[in-house]
Amino acid sequence: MDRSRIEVVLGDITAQQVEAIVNAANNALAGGGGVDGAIHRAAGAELLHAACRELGGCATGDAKATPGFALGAEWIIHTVGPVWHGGSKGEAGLLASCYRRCLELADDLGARSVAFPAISTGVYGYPRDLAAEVAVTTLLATDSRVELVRLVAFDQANFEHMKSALGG
Ligand code: AR6
Repeated sequence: MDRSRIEVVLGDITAQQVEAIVNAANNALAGGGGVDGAIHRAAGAELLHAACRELGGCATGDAKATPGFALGAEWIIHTVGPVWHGGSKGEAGLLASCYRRCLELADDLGARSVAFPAISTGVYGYPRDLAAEVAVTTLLATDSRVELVRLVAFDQANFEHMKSALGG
């Protein structure tokens, strides 16, 4: 996709007015802390847990969708990033696959605006500068009908990494 369709903001992903927000989930889609916890609270934990249970888990690098329930977003796209093991365990390929699969799913759902958190850069330990590079490189290399990709940084340092990966 074209660079002009990608923007970087500082904020809370649950507050974004977009059609789909991406969740940094785990293989069991069982909920957790970080972005996952915030999204469950904002969507309504009970309904979202029940919807996730029906999906039967999600492989690392893959993505699955649920409704957004009480969120402003119509959809939540749950993706599972890799745990960082030093970089030689295919982490970059798996992280790239998360961004690609989320865009594919957004196309399937007809979502034209998608907000991404910095997948894998919290509990999963992916170095933030490297993760931002993978995110931007993959988005630029992927064709999609999504018109707006918003990369949402939760803190200033990640905001700078994402801005610099995007070249601005
Ligand atoms: N909005 C935007 N970004 C956020 C928010 C928020 N409300 N809260 C945290 N971040 P993490 P992971 C940033 O740990 O590394 C969960 O328990 C945070 O600063 O949420 O992929 C899951 O269930 C960081 O940069 O996700 C899994 O078990 C980024 O979001 C596991 O954590 C990702 O941090 C997934 O770990």
